[in-house]
Amino acid sequence: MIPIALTIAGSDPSGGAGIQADLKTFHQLRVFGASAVTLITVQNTVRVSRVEPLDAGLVTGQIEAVLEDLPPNAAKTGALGTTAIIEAVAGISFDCPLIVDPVLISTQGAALLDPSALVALRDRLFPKATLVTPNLHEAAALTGHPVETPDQMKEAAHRIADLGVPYVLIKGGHLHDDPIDILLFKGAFTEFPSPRIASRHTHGTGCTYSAAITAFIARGLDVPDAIAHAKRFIHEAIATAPRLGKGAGPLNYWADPHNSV
Ligand code: PXL
Repeated sequence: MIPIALTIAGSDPSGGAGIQADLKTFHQLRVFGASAVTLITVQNTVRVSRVEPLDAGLVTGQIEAVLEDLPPNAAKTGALGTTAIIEAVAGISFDCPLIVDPVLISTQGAALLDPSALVALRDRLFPKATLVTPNLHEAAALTGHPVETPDQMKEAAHRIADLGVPYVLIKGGHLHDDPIDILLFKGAFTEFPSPRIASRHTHGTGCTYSAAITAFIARGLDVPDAIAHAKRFIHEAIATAPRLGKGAGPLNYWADPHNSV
């Protein structure tokens, strides 16, 4: 049977982030993609001009429709918008690994989560997650401490794990030196280094990375292997970005998942 993955995330009409990025990633990685939309953005590669969260009951309805008919092998959350939507998602029992990408702002800096909803994200949704994937900025916002160095990434990972999260992946794409992602599981760290690629075409990188991890988990890989494979895919997708749009353009969703760094 073909594996199924569900994304619960916002819509990006320019196709480079949010559910559109997630579905393209699932498809390229040979996983059937289902989606529940949480919010609609008006944006392109240059600007985000509007963010409209949907009614929380509508989000629950979409998720339940998928769960009862196409039970996913893995699910992920992206932009959730409001406390009401977070609580709706946290109230659902997922019979599969849940990957929570704690999206706070868009690539262009627009808020994709109401700042007052950070507490609900941390206290209601994180305990239901198998894996949480903050970048440096998100890790700092979630822990209330600066996260700018590998040592601070490790401290932040412990703080987030203490909220009841089995696997915590802090993404170091914004580190000053070479990017390194750090995974904490059962008190032990695994490091995932990669060379930096100079490119402005990084729209939706976070969404695509967490979607790729979700796809590989849906295919039955364990979390560290899923991260290693997803990292190869995302590296290739950035390196071969199609150079679309006038701003931060999208990645290459036809990237070969087997091409290694
Ligand atoms: O990459 C974060 C993200 C998530 N969800 C939506 C987005 C973005 C970034 O632009 O637009 C809908």
